[in-house]
Amino acid sequence: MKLYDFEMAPNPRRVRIFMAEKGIDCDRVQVDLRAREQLEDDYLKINPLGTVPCLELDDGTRLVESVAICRYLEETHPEPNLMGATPVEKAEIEAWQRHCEFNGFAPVGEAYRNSQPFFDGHALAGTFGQFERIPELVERCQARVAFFFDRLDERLGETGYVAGDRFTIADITAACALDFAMATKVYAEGSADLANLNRWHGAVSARPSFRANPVKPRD
Ligand SMILES: N[C@@H](CCC(=O)N[C@@H](CS)C(=O)NCC(=O)O)C(=O)O
Repeated sequence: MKLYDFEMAPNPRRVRIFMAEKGIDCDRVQVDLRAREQLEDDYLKINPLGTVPCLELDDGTRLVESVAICRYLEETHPEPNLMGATPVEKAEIEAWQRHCEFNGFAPVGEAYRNSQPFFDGHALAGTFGQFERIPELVERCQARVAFFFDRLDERLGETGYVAGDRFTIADITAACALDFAMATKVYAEGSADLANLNRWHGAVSARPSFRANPVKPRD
């Protein structure tokens, strides 16, 4: 297996952490998003969407979309379970994962991309991304991010982890969103006053999978 990756990017980081939790190792190829390598012909032949991550299997099959890649790895490496063991638990974990992705992770990315001149004419990711930035969106995205973490703090006052009493893919998505938000200063205030979020973030960040895949600082 081979993972097309970029160490600074938050989506491939989610997959690397998921793999580390399961003890899966594979070759990694860095696609430099700062140099726009994801939009060059060589990479578009690999992933026409022009995004990372992309997981290439030994038979040549290529999987895209972070959560779809995780689903494949969960099926091929069931332990430790990160996506649910029973029908109800699978549905609950997926719901929390999607909530964290849509209401946390996505607005962090939107706030960042719409604020940076580097993303002029490429405000969204990959080959669907050739749109202009909307700087006016940044403020609303930042407000959404702060609201998301406030609500997550309340949730984490009731449960040990995002989807319940154990670590799952939902924690990976939420913690990667928080790390990315702080690294990009989208969430400049950080989580200082949110005791439950802090407790959870400290515990999750101390896991070997997170320590082996630290968030990369921005220039
Ligand atoms: N929904 C996709 C999103 C992938 C994505 O947006 N990846 C970013 C890096 S975090 C990317 O490839 N960006 C390319 C670009 O900016 O053109 C997934 O989860 O895999």
